[in-house]
Amino acid sequence: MTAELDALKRVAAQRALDFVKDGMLLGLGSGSTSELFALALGERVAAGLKVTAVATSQRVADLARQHGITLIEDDELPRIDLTVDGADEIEPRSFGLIKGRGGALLREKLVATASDRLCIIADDSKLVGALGEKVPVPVAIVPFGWRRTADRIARLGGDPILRRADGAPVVSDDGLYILDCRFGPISEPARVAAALKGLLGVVDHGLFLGLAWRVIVASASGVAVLEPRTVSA
Ligand code: A5P
Repeated sequence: MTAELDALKRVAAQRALDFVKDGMLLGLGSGSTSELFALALGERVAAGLKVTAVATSQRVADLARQHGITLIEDDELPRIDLTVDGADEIEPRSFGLIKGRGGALLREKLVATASDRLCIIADDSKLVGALGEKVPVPVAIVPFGWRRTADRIARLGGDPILRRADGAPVVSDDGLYILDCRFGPISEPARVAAALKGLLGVVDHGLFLGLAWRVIVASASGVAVLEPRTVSA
């Protein structure tokens, strides 16, 4: 992470604290920007803010605990007031997102859909004209038969690559493999999302459509809080 990008992510993370109120149950996203939010939240908690949180990955859970944030570890997943999370791509007119470069997409989507409000924090390098323009769509799949599942995604035009680290498949916190699927710019994200969801072996994908409530974008010229209705079509 360059120092400039890091600084922008920190600005977006700090701005999201404006939406946090005493007594809230918060969702904590995963990834470097979300981790900066967790650190900033930890400082507020140390100063007396009273919140509890649900983490979307083991990594952010460990970080939150180290910084004094009380976590709820209940598989029932209660209703969450506000989730703050990062994104890999943001299409600002539709508020469509690609998420999951950190491999936490399934829990991130479960937490996002359990939340009254999903606030996305990012630097402006994440803004795109069409989803899929810069990054592949991560797809979480059952490990057994992964090559056959990859074949099915390839037939949709996704060019899937199994995510590996040090030669071994990356395994998510939920025991899933991740296929990074390069579709190129996606003209109909809802159609691709539905097609992926319908494939045998696929658990979920990193297309987050119609879920974001606010998008906070930090750039060299300042920070903007985007609302769906303020973004011109
Ligand atoms: C984690 O699985 C992802 O969805 C992250 O939220 C996303 O990759 C953004 O990460 P950065 O904040 O590190 O760019």
